Amino acid sequence: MAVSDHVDLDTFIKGVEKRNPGQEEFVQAVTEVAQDIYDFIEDKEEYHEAQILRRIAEPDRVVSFRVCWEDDNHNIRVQRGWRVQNNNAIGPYKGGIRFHPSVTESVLKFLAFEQTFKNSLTGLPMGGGKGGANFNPRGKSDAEVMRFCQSFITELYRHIGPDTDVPAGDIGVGAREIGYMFGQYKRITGRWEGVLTGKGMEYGGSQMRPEATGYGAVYFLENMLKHKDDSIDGKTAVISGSGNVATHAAEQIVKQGGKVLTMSDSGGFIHDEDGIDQEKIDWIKDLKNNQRGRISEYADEFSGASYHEGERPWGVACDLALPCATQNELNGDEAKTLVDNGVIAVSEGANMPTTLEGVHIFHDAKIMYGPGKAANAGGVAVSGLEMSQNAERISWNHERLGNMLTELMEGIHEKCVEYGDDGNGYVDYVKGANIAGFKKVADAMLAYGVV
Ligand code: NDP
Ligand code: 2IT
Repeated sequence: MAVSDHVDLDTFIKGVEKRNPGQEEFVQAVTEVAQDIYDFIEDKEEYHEAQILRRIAEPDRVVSFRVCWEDDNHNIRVQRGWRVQNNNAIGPYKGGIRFHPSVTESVLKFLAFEQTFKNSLTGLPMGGGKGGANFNPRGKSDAEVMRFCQSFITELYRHIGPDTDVPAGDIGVGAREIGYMFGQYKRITGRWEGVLTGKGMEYGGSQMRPEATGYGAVYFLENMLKHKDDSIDGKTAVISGSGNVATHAAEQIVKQGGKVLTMSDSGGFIHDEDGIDQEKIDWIKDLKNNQRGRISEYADEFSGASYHEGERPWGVACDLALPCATQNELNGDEAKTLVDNGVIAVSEGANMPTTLEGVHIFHDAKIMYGPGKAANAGGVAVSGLEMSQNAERISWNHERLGNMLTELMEGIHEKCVEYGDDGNGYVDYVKGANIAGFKKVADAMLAYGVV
């Protein structure tokens, strides 16, 4: 084999920028990973020779398609849909579907890239993918959402399957949307098979899947704290978002004796000094079911709470911070404010919620910082269990799945420590997650040769 011509890190990143013009989120995600991988493979010629990182940073394929649907006023609407199949070295492509007006190819490429490392970290046989559309389910009737989902799957069905690519939910895609998509897949193919995860409990869903991401993010936080002989009990937490991940993260913080001070949506955040307890969390879940209410309504319902229009919650002093809404929702200034206010740990329920500048600030301050690809992996891990259950035509109960989730999150934490411990008492969880996630995928790719 020819001796490879190594490019240095800067040249590599410039190449990524050049090949992906205007795709800022994708370049950001690759940049964050590349630094750590370069350090790791410095003395490992086989990874350089086989151009492994270069190959992982180029999706296997990006499918883009038109989605036409008719709204309730009989207007014909046209949206764009995508599925990014990033890498299937260690298992079928796996990752959620996002319906949100901010969805672009760049956003889905960054998510599919991150998913490749995340899924590897779970230890389960899943490759990385992500899909979605620039469709906004908010304010749409059930019938409109159904027609959109059916049209979306009418194109996507030919690219997915239980052994090729298994989508799930993400922003704007919950049980309702998964039901419509699964029904349409079954109708077109005539097959009942585990092609989507996050399904309803009546038709093959996994008992623990709705809670898994939020609970998992708190279990990861619990593990980080335990590593320093500390716990969540008695601590205050600031959470962003008020959807699936945020509400379940809040629920688990409360179960472990913490006090949740904030929740948010794209309109602003609410601050409740009395703490957002289980009853209030249930009220938020009901409010947000199928994209209906706005978080501002919380302040009308519960006296003592205030609503902060157009603001994010990071200025509220806390011990723990859990960004659970969307990418780049916590910037360098906000990270600094959190650190100045004494935050001790950050666990990301969302994918890439912290900007690169914010990540550097957390690292420099040496706080515990669990990046999304490790901290929110509980969701896809339980999706992996749902795939197993569907393939075997069996069903596991809530308790058993809960124990498996706890163990999976412990395992992910251990892998991060193995590769991220700097030997001086600080664990760089980003580095740990990047290297552990990379190694398994890279070794599988080496085994396959050039394919
Ligand atoms: P939901 O649709 O249930 O909730 C999303 C929440 O984030 C809503 O409160 C929404 O507010 C808010 N949000 C969305 N976009 C923006 C924006 N541009 N600015 C501010 N707030 C915004 O989604 P999930 O809870 O499922 O997903 C949240 C995050 O968790 C995402 O980053 C997702 O990728 C990640 N994730 C999800 C997993 C899952 O299993 N669902 C698994 C792993 C990660 P509004 O209603 O105003 O839009
Ligand atoms: O970002 C994610 O990990 C998800 N949206 C969940 C993916 C999945 O396949 O369950």
